Amino acid sequence: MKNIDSKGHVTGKSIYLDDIPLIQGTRFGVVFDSPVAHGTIESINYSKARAIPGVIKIITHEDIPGQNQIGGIIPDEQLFASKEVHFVGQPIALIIAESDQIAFAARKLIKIEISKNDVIVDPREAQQKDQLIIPPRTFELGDTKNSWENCAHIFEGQADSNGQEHLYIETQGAYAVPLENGHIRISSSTQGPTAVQRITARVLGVGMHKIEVDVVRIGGGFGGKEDQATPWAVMAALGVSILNSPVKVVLSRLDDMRMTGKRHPYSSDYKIGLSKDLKILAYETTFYQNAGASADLSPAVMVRTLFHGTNSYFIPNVKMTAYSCKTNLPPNTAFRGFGGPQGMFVIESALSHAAKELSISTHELQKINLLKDGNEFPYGQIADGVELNSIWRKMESKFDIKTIEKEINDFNANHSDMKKGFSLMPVTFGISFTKTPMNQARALVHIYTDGSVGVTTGAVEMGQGVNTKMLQIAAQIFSITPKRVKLESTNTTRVANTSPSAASSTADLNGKALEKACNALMDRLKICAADHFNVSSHDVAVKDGVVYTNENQTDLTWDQLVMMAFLKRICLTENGHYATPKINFDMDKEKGHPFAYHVYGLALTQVTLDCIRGTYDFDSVKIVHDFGKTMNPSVDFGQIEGGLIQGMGWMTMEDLQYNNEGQLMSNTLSTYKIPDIYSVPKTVTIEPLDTDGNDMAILKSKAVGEPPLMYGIGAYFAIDNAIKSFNPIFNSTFDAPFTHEKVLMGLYGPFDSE
Ligand code: LUZ
Ligand code: MOS
Repeated sequence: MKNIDSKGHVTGKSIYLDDIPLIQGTRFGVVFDSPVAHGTIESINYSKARAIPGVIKIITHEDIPGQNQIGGIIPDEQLFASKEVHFVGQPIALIIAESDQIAFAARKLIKIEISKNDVIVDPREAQQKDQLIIPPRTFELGDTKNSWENCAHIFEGQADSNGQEHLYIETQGAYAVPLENGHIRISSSTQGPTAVQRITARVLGVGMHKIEVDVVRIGGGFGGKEDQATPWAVMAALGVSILNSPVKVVLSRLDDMRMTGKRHPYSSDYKIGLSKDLKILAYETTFYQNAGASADLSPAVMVRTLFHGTNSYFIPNVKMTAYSCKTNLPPNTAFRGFGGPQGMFVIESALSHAAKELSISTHELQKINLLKDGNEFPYGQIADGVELNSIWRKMESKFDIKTIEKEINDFNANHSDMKKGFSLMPVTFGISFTKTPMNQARALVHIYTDGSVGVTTGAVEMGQGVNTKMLQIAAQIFSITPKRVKLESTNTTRVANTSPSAASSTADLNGKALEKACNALMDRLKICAADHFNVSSHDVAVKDGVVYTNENQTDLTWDQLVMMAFLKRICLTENGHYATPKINFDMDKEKGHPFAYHVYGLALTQVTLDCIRGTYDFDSVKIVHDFGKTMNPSVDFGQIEGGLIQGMGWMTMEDLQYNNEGQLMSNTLSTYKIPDIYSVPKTVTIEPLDTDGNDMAILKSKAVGEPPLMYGIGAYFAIDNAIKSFNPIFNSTFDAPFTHEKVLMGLYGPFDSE
């Protein structure tokens, strides 16, 4: 089935926040934010801004009726700064005007005086000064301390990966309208409608029942709208509660880039020990996460780094410690992979380092150490259904790694100013929210008396195709054409207490809830038909809109059956609830079974370097991926391609830069470059691995949202390998992204200054 949104997207008819028709009297909010990364507000003069015709109200912390507190995991974040400011871009006030142009003009006239404090932008400095968001956490398996003496080879080093701007096409925004009796309806570009509802209620000092949040779809999220869609929605609702007129707050691209948090930059130390026959015996690492100025989702992101710190390898002795370091950057947040990619980059760096010192190919080391069924992860879960070895074999048989290696060596021998390189990047990603209680979802299904169907779930459509998958599930169970099923907007009054659409789990959780609701309705209808035909309900089936008994077609249609049930006063509405079985995690022991299952895959990346300019082109990426039994190949292949390119962008060209004053330097699309059609690999080949699938996955179709992003890590090591064949004294720095400048330095360095 095609993505049900493809036509709407291509013709521009799909509805986003900015397409919602405005109610007369709508006001527009623009956020006034801190120009300083750390300091104390001495004075703010709003009088000139207020004097502009069309400015209606400037809302500050003093106007908040409830709590000035939007922190999710830890209550450490104000909606509007009251005294201290902790990052450039921190909201201080909302200017509400008759138009956003007026509000922008007014913003320029606000005078603020801030006495400056010391600014920290480096996570290691923050850790040294004891500036931590939460106490450190450590995952341990076996005994590293007593393992080093058994190692034939030990290597130590540092690996750093930078942050990443989400750059969803639709910027953050919300439109709030007053209903009667002080109720407010918010349309929000959010991945987490319930988070918006809960925090709005807290700030306004009202019950959650007074706040309705509705999401038709969002123009990309990538984690950036898991938590950070909330403040703008709260501000709009606050405006409504004060003015009793509709208020729309949409961030401009520049405001969005400045004010919102991004993927966490990490700086990490590793120590890896191998036996004589190249088995990894011991691995220790310390992760310094740059959390930014408040917790946001950083503690959860930090643990996922620990969960994925050993990626696809079995290591019997492991000790990994992570620090969430408080700095004066905007609070960093969820981003596709959620700390997993940062952890995987470090172990891949350690393996690349070891391989170079041992004069072997990294992929030999990788292959020897692949995880197998029965191995224990450092967090106590026992690996089962591991597909890594069959994936590796399929890669070898489909693409002949040896031949590729030989062709590259031949090319390099015959070219002095062009060099090729390749890498293999295995991925093992755990599916479930690591916080067990979040793994639940609900779905509401109505069958209307004409046989058509309305479905609401807690899933937010963000371009990933989840609505298409939900539609497939309902249409398949009822055996009716998808045209007769409508996917309703995600709305907190129809499906309440939702988890955000995140953690690659949206289709699994909401799909399973939907499956339960549809099956329950189907059971009721079958009993109704069984009564009518005087057979057992087990002998009733519905196929393509017609009722069958004992496999014989009857003259009763689906539509007639539905009407018959209605006339018998049978309920044609059902609410399904799903909670992932089996999963658990004990934070005191740091052990448990946190994931429903794992997704596995392998990417082979080939690159050609221009050794004069330091530029590069990716010739191809070949992927063998474990989809289980994909329920929608075109949607899932789209996720693989998009995730891969986004990961490659993070590893190569997306160069997030803050200066020492905490100012974002890469603050526009001319200074922050993301992959375009010219920088993607010339070919991307995706080979599905045929497996039985996993019962914990919806229709045995495994989660596909985040895992492919980590294939992009292969791009870093393909470049690194190509440089080695040009410059024999090149020192790998393991400092992503591998920008053209860094490639050039690598080709001709090391320089004295390094
Ligand atoms: N969000 C979250 C996530 O709250 N918990 C998670 O474990 C997670 N994992 C991936 C992406 N978002
Ligand atoms: Mo996400 S990083 O699954 O919101």
